[in-house]
Amino acid sequence: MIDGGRLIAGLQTLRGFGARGNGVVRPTFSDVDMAARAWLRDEMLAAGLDARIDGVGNVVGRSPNPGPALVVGSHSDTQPTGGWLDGALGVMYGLEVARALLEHPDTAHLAVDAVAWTDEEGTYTSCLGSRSFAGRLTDAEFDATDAHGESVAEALRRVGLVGVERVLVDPARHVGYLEAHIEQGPWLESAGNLIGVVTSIVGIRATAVTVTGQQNHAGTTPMDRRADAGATLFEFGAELPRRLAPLAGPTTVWTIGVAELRPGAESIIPGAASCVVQFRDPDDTRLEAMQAAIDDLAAEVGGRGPCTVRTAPRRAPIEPTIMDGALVGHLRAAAEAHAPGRWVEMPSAAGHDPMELAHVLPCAMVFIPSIGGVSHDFAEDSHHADIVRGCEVLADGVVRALGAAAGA
Ligand code: HGY
Ligand code: MN
Ligand code: MN
Repeated sequence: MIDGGRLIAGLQTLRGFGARGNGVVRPTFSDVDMAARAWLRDEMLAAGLDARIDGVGNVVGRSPNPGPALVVGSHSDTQPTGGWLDGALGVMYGLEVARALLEHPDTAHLAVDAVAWTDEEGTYTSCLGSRSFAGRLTDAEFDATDAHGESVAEALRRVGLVGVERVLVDPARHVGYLEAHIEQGPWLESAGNLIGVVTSIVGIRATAVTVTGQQNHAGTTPMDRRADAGATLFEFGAELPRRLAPLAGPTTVWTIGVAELRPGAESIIPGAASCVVQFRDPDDTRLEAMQAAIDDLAAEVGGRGPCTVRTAPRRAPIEPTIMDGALVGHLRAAAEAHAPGRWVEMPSAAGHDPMELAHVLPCAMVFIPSIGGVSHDFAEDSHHADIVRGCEVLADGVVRALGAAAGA
């Protein structure tokens, strides 16, 4: 049903917006991000969709057909060290499926609204675009800032989107959301599977740890008179695994991906230090226990002196998200049709836009294998045959789901 050559060519063109060797750097609201969104809007228009960039940068291509409609897409922004397929794969699948269905007489009546969300990766605040579409944005999000201190509100002004209407979910039209994504982990490839049908998305929490000591001369300050914020932060970091490992389940993960010593000079004892502990698990009760263990460790390390240690949520907790059973069933049938015996149901250890959209729409996801399980790295890649097959599975699942919706 889909045009594999057109799909791959489109992915290669999208890759060109912010290309860095094999990878891509296309942070939200950057010039290359906005250029990519303008290109996606024009591609959606050429495909026969009523497309526009909305007030938070979402690119929304509405099918000319009346509902019931499925929303199909992903995010087109990337991590600072991003791969060419994270997000982009699902965006180009949504465009290809919407276009291919309109091209074929037996599916030309079906409605697929294609989307490219803004800021799933959290350059400012994760899942900004899908949260807007779901009607869940609060004013606070417009104050969220990127690493350079620019707020969402200032960025929207800079890219000329202030006053542009935001597109919201239409409950009278939209019957669900489907997203395809690279797995970003090793499980499909290592088991020889070609397709993953996602059953749930992990819950994600992040805690900011802030250490306050006393800045001083690194040479003249005797060791017993220092309040070295860096040393205290490393003490916390070194003990963290011993506190979390006993609480961990089979898929629990945690990462300190951000750490800072201030003022950050070799001959100055850092007076301030901070890090972010991000932790994920399918079970919210376990995440709660991990949160308590992190807070307890911080209080204990701080209590030993001479520095103070505080913790605070880095963002609102993201609860585990269960995929919609009926949509999962359609994707299972499609997977069996196109990858018989070589597909598996699996949880997602990565966060995705259905974490927000599932509050307003039934959602489901499908994965294709990542080579070497690598992602969030320039080396991220997938085999072209897997890319094309994944789009065929998604298209088949869309047709099954819309057929069921029409018959409902
Ligand atoms: O971090 C995540 O899980 C997502 O890829 N942003
Ligand atoms: Mn990502
Ligand atoms: Mn992603």
